[in-house]
Amino acid sequence: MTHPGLLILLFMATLLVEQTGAQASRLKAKKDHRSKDREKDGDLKTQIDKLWREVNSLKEMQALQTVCLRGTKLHKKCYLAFDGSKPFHEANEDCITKGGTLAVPRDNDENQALRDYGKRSLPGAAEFWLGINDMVNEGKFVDVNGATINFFNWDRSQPNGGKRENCALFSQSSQGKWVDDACRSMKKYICEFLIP
Ligand SMILES: [Ca+2]
Repeated sequence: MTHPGLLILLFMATLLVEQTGAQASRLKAKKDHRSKDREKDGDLKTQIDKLWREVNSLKEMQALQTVCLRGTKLHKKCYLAFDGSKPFHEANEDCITKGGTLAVPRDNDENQALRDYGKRSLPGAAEFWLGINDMVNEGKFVDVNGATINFFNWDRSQPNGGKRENCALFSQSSQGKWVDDACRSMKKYICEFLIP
């Protein structure tokens, strides 16, 4: 004959096994739910990132449009003059902060456009900074990114400042010719913004 205590023990064991099984499947369901939530969160994050990038690029385009409307628009770039005089580095930093660099006319047309715009936007300014310097290699003038320049418009017997003068100025008094000057000189400046 079976012992009643053993029966009770068997019954309890069965209950425990069933319960553990149910708990395990509940846990699994919870886990599935969580990983789905994580997936959803991931999707949402990707979408937000995408929207954020789109908003930023729209902002940049709008800023560029404003620059071009306020300044002057050429083929693939806009020039915009700013108030005040600064040393070369500070002037270029200011242009960079605004999304551009100091102006670098790349051919005769751009040089002429810069001359016309400079007369309108900086009336009375005899000269203003260009984004051109020979700080790294004396006599080898490059743009603010250190890239080679193919168009130069130096005035007669310029540049002539040697190691004392490493930054280029656009000279209105010399009809748009360029001269070198000490980079720490306080000059007006015009920034350029490339249009994508
Ligand atoms: Ca020099």
